[in-house]
Amino acid sequence: MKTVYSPDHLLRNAKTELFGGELVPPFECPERMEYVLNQIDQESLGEVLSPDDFSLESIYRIHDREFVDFLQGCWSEWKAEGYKGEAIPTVFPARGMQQRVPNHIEGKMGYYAMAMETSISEGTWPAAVSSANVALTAQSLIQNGAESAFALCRPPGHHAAGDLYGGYCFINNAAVTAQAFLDQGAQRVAILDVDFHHGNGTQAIFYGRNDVMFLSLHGDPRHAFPHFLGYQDERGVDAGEGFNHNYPMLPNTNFDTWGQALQDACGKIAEYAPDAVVVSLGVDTFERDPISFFKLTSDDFKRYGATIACLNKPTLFVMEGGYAVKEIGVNTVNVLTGFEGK
Ligand code: Q9C
Ligand code: ZN
Repeated sequence: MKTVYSPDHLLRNAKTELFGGELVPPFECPERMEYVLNQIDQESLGEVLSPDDFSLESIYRIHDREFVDFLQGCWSEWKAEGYKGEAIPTVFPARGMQQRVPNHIEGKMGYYAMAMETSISEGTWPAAVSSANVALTAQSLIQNGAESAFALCRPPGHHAAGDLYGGYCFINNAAVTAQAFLDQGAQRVAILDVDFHHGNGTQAIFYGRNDVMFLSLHGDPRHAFPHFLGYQDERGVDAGEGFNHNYPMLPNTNFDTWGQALQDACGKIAEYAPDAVVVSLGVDTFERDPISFFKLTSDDFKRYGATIACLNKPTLFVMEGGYAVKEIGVNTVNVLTGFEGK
């Protein structure tokens, strides 16, 4: 399987994450990519290609132009205020308040944020664009006949909605590629989100549509981020009704339970008969992930890669989360080699 990767992810090098009332070094750190690349090399997964440049039009298919403008200008507007730290929102359009975009950067931050842990700093925007280009290049490999491809994206994307950033995400890479498949002739695409966290952004983007089926296995939102989406009874709306499937699971869920949820999800995908499958591949389901609570072992990743292969569909893997940095390479590549039957 070919991998697409760009060192431009290094431009995303925020120094702070708001965690437990402290500003700590971000869990979503640049070193994550080194461990995945090393393991790709170690296991001879296949060639690692650089991304092509795509225009922002593919991003505008998913994200509002005003939101993209905000991300693009955020850091310079924040700096222009004379603030000393990284850009973090402090005020939100909460219940009962106006949902209008303010002019001041402080207000815009709160309008477009779905969470506060994700500091914005210099280089965040070009890194996010590069991550989308990585995803789109991997998508084009499949469009041109490859059976599978791996987009080694950083920053991740699945928490980003049409006009929301947060949860370490800015552009929803998986959604952008699903839309690209449709725009290039696919009738139906399934997005299977196996990251520990619910893919709230992806769900929101496709919630009213039946040309993209979204299925997510994740920590129960009563106990896990993003807390405000990902319940089982969220099944889609209007034309999208019945095309959204959530599998929230409790703390300490192991592979017996998780694997059953995956089997159920794969049954629904098979029935849907998509032209392509996009896998939002987070490996924060790992037993020693520092911010998550599932109990998958490194071997389990290999086993579930094989399950996904049974769908026998063109499959695009898009990197999302995974914060047990030293093990992220083994766990990620185990999914991909498991998929390839190695
Ligand atoms: N106490 C992704 O995996 N904070 N994003 C969690 C836990 C945010 C995860 C706090 C986690 C975001 C792509
Ligand atoms: Zn995650």
